Amino acid sequence: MNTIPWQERPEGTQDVIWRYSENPIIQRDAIPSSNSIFNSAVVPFEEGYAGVFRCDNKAVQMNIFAGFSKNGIDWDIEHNPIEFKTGNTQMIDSDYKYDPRVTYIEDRYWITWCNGYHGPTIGIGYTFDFKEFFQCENAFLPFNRNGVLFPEKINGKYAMLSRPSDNGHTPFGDIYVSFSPDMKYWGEHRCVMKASPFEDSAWQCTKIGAGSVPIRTVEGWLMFYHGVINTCNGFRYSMGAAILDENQPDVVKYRTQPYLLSPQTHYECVGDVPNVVFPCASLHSIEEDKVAIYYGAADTVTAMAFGHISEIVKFTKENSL
Ligand code: BMA
Repeated sequence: MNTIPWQERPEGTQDVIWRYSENPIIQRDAIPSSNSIFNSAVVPFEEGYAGVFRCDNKAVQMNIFAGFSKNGIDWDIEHNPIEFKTGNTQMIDSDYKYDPRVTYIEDRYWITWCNGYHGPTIGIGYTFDFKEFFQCENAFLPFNRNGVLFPEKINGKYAMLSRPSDNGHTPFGDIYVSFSPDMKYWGEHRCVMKASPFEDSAWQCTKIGAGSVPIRTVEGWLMFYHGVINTCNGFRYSMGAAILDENQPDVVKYRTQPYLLSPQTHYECVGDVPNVVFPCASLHSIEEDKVAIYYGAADTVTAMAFGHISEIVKFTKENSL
C-alpha cells in the first residue's frame, strides 16, 4: 500500500484544510515547452503514483501529459503530450484538451477531460499503464466541462458528474450527474446542485463544478468542488465540499456554506488568471483518515492541501448550506 503524501496541520491553525508548506509542488516551467502546469489529476499507480497533467505550452495550446512520481510530490512529467489510439469509437477531433481527471474503475484508469470538439465537451479515454492511451466517444454534446467519474458503478452503471456550460467563460453553471451502461451512451441526467443564492454563500453564487473524484465515506460520497463569484475584478474560484447520497448521487446531503480553501497565498492570487483555486484530484486513505488534495493555483502552477476526512465530513455536516 502506498502511504499518501502528508504533512501535519501547522501549529496555531484550526483550519479543516491546510496547505502544503512547500507549495507549489509543480512549477509552471517543469517541462521545457510549458507556460503553465495546473488543474491536473493523480492516482496511486504501481509502487508510487501516476498522473495526467494539464500543460499549456508557450503558444498557449492546451494539452494533457502523463507523469510519474514516487512520493506524490515530486513529479516527472513527460515532455510530449499523450497520444491517444482509438478506443470504443472512431477517432474524434480534439482541438484542445484540458482539466483532466483520472479514476480507477474495475480494471483500468479512466481519464475525463474538457475536449475541444466544436467547443468544450467531455472527452473520455482509458489506460492500463499510462504508456498507451485510448480515446473513447465524447460523453456529451458541447458545451460541457468538469466531467468527473465516480470510482465505482452506482446501481450497475457508470456515473459521471458534469457541468453544462457555454463556449466562453461561462457566467453560469450547475452540477449534473449522468449514467452509462458502457462508457459510451450517457443518459438519465439529473441535477445535483446549483450555484447558491448570493446572500446565502456568495463564493459559490456564479457557478460551481465538480473537482476531484468522489470519495466513499460512511456518510456518502465526499466530493470537493469549485465555486465561483463574479467580482468587479473578474471570477474568483474557491473550493468547498459536498456529501452526496451513496446510491442516489443527485441527492445532496450536505454542502459547505463557507469555503474550505480560497485564493489567499501569492501563488493562488498571482498568475495567468489571478485568484483561482481549482481542485481536480485527491489521494486518500480512509484507514489513516487522510486526504491530500491537488489543485491548480492561478491557472499557472499545481499545489496541494491536506485534511482529515472525518473532520471534513463533520465540518460539512455542521456548516451545511
Ligand atoms: C475555467 C476553466 C479552468 C480554469 C478556470 C479559471 O473556465 O477554463 O481551466 O482554471 O476557468 O480560469
